[in-house]
Amino acid sequence: MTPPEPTVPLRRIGWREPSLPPPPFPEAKLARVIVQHRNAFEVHDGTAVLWARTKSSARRKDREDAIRPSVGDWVWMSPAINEEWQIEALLPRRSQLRRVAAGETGREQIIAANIDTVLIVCGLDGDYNPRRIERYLAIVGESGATPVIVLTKADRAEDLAAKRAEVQQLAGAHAAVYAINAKDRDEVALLSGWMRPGDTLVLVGSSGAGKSTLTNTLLGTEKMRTGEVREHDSRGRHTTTWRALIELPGGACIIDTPGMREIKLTGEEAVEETSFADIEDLTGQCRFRDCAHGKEPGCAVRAAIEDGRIAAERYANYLKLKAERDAARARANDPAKRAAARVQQKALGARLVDKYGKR
Ligand SMILES: Nc1nc2c(ncn2[C@@H]2O[C@H](COP(=O)(O)OP(=O)(O)OP(=O)(O)O)[C@@H](O)[C@H]2O)c(=O)[nH]1
Ligand SMILES: [Mg+2]
Ligand SMILES: [Zn+2]
Repeated sequence: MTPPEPTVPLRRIGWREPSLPPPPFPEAKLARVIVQHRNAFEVHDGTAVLWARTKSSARRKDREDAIRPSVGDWVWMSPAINEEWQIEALLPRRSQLRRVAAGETGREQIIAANIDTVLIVCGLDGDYNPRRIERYLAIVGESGATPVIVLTKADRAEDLAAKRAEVQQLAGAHAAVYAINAKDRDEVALLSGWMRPGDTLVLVGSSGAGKSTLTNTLLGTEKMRTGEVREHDSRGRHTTTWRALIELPGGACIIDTPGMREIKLTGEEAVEETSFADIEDLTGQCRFRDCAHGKEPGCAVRAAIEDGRIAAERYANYLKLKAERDAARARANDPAKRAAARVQQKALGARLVDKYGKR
C-alpha cells in the first residue's frame, strides 16, 4: 500500500506543488496563514484552523516586513505550547502584493502572499475613480499576480457603457474588465475562469466597493459582514477589519481585505508598462528623443491629448505616479536604510542557525 500523499490535505487551501519541501527542523508543521489579527495569526494545516504567533523578536516594528508572515503565506511552525503554535520561518513567496501603508513614512506592508490573481474592485457609484484603478494596476504589476478589474454595482450605474469603455482603455491588454452586480450569482459566475482549484485570489479596493458582498456571493452564504455605504458620497464604513483567506466551493481560495484609504507605491513598479503602455508607446513617437512633452514641436503625447485619444487627467496621473515611484525608489535606495535591513535579515538567519543548526 502506498502511504497517503502528504500534500493532499493542504491542496484545499491552495498548495499546488507536487511535494512538500523538507521540514527545516524536527516536528515542523507546514500551514497557511488565513487570518492576520493584530498580535496573532489563524493558520490552516489542511485539516484544522490553529492559532499561531511569531517570536516576540520578529514582531518588532522596525523589522523589515518581508520576514513577517502575511495572509497567504506558507509557514513552518514549531509545536504548540498552550495550544498556540510558533511561526519559525516563511516559505519563499511566489508572489506578493505590497504597498506603502498610509500615514507612515515609507513602511511597506504585504497585503497578501502567494496569490495568482488580484481582483481590483471599484464601484460604479460614487466610488468610481479611474485614477485609483491606474494606481492599483501599477502596484499589481509588480506583485507577480494577474490583475483583473471588477466594476461592481453595475445594476445601479449611470453611464455604464462609458465608464466601462474608459476602464477598458486604461487596462489595455493588461487586465480583463468585468462590470457586474456583485449580489447576482449569474453575473459573479462570469469570474469563474479566474477561480480554478488551487488558485488564490485577493480582493482590493476602497471601503464599500463590494469586496465582501462579492465574497459572499461566491460562497453562497453571508459569511462576511457587509455594510451600507454613505448616501452622499458612496463611501463605506470600513466594515471588514482584517484580512481573511476563505475557501470557495469550487476549490479556489479568496482573500477578503479591509478597504484601503490610501495606497502608495513602493518604488519598484513599472508604472510605464502596467498602467500606461499606450502613453509610453506615444513617447517613442515624439520628434525629439529627449522630448519633455511640454512645448517641443512634433510631440506625439501632446497631440494625443489635444485630439482626445488620451485624457488629460490620465496623462497627469501618469506623471504623478512616475514621480511618486521615483521618490519611493530613492528612499529605498538610501544606503543607511538598506544596511539596517541587511543586519536584521542576518540576525534572523543567525538565530535560526543557533536554534536548529545549519542545513
Ligand atoms: N446594488 C448593489 N449593491 C452592492 C453591490 N456590491 C456591493 N453592494 C453594496 O455595497 C455596500 C458595501 O458592500 P461591502 O461588500 O460591505 O463592501 P466592502 O468592499 O467589503 O467594504 P469594506 O469591508 O468596508 O472594505 C453593501 O451595502 C452592499 O450591499 C452591487 O454590485 N450592487
Ligand atoms: Mg468588506
Ligand atoms: Zn513629446
